[in-house]
Amino acid sequence: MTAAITTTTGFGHLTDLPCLILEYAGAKAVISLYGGQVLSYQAKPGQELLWLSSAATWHNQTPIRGGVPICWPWFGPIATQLTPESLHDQQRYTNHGVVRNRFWQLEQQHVLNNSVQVELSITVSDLPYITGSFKLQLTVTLTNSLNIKLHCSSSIVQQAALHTYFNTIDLSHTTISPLPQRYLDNLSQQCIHTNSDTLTIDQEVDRIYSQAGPSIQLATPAHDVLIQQQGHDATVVWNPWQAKCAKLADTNNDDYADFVCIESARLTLTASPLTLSQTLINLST
Ligand code: TA6
Repeated sequence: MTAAITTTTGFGHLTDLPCLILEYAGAKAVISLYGGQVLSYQAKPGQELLWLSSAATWHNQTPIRGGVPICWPWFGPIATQLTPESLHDQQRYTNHGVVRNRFWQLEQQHVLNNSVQVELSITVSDLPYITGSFKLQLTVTLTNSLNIKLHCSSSIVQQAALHTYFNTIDLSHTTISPLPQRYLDNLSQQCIHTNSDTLTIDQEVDRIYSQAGPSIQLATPAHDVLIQQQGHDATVVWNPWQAKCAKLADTNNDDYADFVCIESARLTLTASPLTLSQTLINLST
């Protein structure tokens, strides 16, 4: 049984990107040190569960569009509670925090009989709302599933999300379930009630499900994935649809039909340590 961790420069069209490759029993994951971002997870050779934009770039401090971006220590625009001069500050600070476009360090790696695992970390000392240095750790474990765990032991106000881009192949034949029947619609800023726990995406979607359970299933024409989450207080589902996708600098016009983001998030603004994880389990044979 193959079990290995190797370093490489480049993944797909991102030819100069420093990456780690994890291999275990025919499964493979690729992690970029830039952003501490899982870019690819093939549960079996050729069966890619994640989506990465062919127009993604990492130069000029651009976050990589695809895989599993890490949002920390804020989600979306910086929260107004953290920055009293809100409008000005929201424009000044990048969406989804500060670790998507920085280099992470490889701290540890383990090739074991039953798993391969790497631990990355990044220390941030320039947060706009709190003085000090704060360490964020990312542990990625490949077995017959892929577990991605984010941890910060500091008791600071911190939001976080594992902003996973899933490969859908054909969004019109893709379902996500079970989801709570109540969600905050980020597009209208309204709380919406539905009578279904299954979502099929046929328009722009940007929803916060604050009562999402520990397991959600994504069913696509090519594969089914069980998404297990822990430490979350919300699950965010996002697809930009046609018009917004065409405006994004790092997607092709029709890419919106090929992915959906299902994000395990901690959004509550309380000062406490963080442990947030998402496990991807391939259910297809
Ligand atoms: O998670 C959903 C979301 O916050 C959307 O509102 C949308 O902006 C998306 O993330 C992507 O954000 P990004 O900064 O990566 O372009």
